[in-house]
Amino acid sequence: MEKKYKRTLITSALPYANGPVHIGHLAGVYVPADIYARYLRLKGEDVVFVGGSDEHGVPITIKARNEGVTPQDIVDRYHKIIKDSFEELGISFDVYGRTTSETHRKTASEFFRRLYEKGEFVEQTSQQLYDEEAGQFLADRYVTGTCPHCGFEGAYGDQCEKCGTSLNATDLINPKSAITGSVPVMRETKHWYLPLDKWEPKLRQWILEEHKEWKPNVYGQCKSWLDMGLQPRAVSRDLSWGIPVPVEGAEGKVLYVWFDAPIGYISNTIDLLPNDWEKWWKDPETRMLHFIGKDNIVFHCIVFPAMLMADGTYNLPENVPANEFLNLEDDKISTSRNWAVWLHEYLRELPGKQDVLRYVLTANAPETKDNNFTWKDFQTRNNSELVAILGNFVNRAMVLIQKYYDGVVPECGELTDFDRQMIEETQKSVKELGEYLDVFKFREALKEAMNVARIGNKYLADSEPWKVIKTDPERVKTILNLSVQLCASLAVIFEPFTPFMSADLIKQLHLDKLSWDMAGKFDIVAAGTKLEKPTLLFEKIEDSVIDAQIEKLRKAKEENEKKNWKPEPVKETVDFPTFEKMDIRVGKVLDCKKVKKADKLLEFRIDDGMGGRTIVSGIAKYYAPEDLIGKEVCFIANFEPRKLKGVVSEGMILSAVNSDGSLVVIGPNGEVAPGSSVG
Ligand code: B3M
Ligand code: ZN
Repeated sequence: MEKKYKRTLITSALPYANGPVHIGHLAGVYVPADIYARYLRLKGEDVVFVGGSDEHGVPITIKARNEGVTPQDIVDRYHKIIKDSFEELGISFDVYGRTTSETHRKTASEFFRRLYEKGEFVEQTSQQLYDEEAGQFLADRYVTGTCPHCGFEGAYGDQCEKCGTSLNATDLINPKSAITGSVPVMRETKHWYLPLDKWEPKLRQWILEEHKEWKPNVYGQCKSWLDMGLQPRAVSRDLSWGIPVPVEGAEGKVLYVWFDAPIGYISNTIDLLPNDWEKWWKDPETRMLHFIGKDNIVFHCIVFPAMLMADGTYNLPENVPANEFLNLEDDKISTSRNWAVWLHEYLRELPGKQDVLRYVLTANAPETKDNNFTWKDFQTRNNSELVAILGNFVNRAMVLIQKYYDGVVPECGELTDFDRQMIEETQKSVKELGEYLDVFKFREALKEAMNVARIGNKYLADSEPWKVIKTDPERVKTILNLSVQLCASLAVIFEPFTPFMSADLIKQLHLDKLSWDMAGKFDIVAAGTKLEKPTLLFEKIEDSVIDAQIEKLRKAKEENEKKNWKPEPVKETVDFPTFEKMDIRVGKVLDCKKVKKADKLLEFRIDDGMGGRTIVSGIAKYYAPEDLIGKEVCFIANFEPRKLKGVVSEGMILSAVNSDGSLVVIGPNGEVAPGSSVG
């Protein structure tokens, strides 16, 4: 593709510093961004890769309030956890900043002031939700209520997580304060609004006409936002945590987090290049790319560009290759339900497996639609792709060179057609790989990279150097020389995806510097080079490792269900005569056994003080029959007898549904004569 830019600024969404990052963030944003940054650097391009923590916003203050600490304590804790875990995963930011930095406060304030002085804001007084008990206005996550679009009762003041609609707090039906639970009142307050409607024609032209090449999921979402018509959007809030609105008469008001956060990309660039940052944000020969998740599309394609247009001196993003969402074991990843694989825990529990995670998250990346991560797939891809294809080829080539030439790379002799065919196939695959990367198709690119390793395995299997060595040792020198050149190509093309493996392989091959144009060349490793003793690039992952992770998730789900369990609502009122119709008795279990061909049913023989009776109950999966013999149970004695799987059941044994969904049989607290009435 023709290059019409001198340098590339890559930004990746600034994660909220109110918790660690998980595999959904990585697959959606940070691994693709890092792959692309590494790829451009390998091509020798001028790149700045900007990341950082987003440290304002209501979720942070709610977490601080819940923990009885300050918002700064929260962001200090998680900024460090996030920054360190990104580093350990090899996310190669040139800068990883934070929006509580002094640079950011200054940059965001100046950005606001410039728009304010240009008259780009609309000042508006309006009625907003106010919690009299807490003594504060309720914005964003400080208020919950029913979504006017889909009826979801847990919608927030800024967004409905169920249908994704962006909301104003005053849109909510039956709003409730998330601070005190009280019903808010309306109170007058003044805010500054960015008139997005004013920028609609320019945004429409810029996106829908000039960027038809954007990913369909991004282009489509922008088109629907534009077709709905853009409304003015408040860029300030009545909150204490955030960047104070830098104008007179704005006491107690801060910049809306989605106004200040994208400016964090600018301030983090200033931190990195205090004297040279404008070249990256204002020089038209710079290309800017935003890597984000789909829930951030409106902010990066509509709101932030409108801010940049209103300023008038900044570049607009050239592309916003947003990904969709990653699910975990077929369920939505959820911080509140602790249904996630947290990066910092992964790094601790599976040490040295950074490349495996990067590889699997890229192979399953939700590039065009939501996708799924399972631990079984993680194990399979490691064992049958990284170990069995990539690791296997490299190890066989290196071991044979050790075995036949004591690790010294042999001269390459005359090429045969078979050799030339392998070289051609490799070069074709490398070319396609690069073309996929150029258009952010990282899954396809990764498949091509693994295909090069497949070509190597096939080349060795078909040329059988271990046999030919007996008859034509010169031929084997060519085969193994070409194989080690292929290993060098693999070190190059896998560097963006699995940088740790690539660094290991570079060391084994004694290569010092990699560049993209080395890939597909067969004169990279000089004959005579003494190779290091080969070590395995990847180790098999055993079932026990996977089972432990699956068990960990199961426990998290169980704990969460227990924590969030609420009793069923009480049924409608009944009068005493209705209750008296129910004849509840105590009985002693004389015998208990499974009902044939019915895995849920147990057949009880009960001493009911009246000659005994049989009752069938659907609690087989909660009890071993023998454990119930001798117990006293409560049962309803005056149900119509009914046949269940051929057994006549005369009544119903009472049991309680526990918070974890299990069943517990109900009996008296103390010895009671069989047949005694329960009232
Ligand atoms: N803090 C992250 C999110 O919405 C949000 C991104 C800001 S990028 C400027 O998950
Ligand atoms: Zn909704």
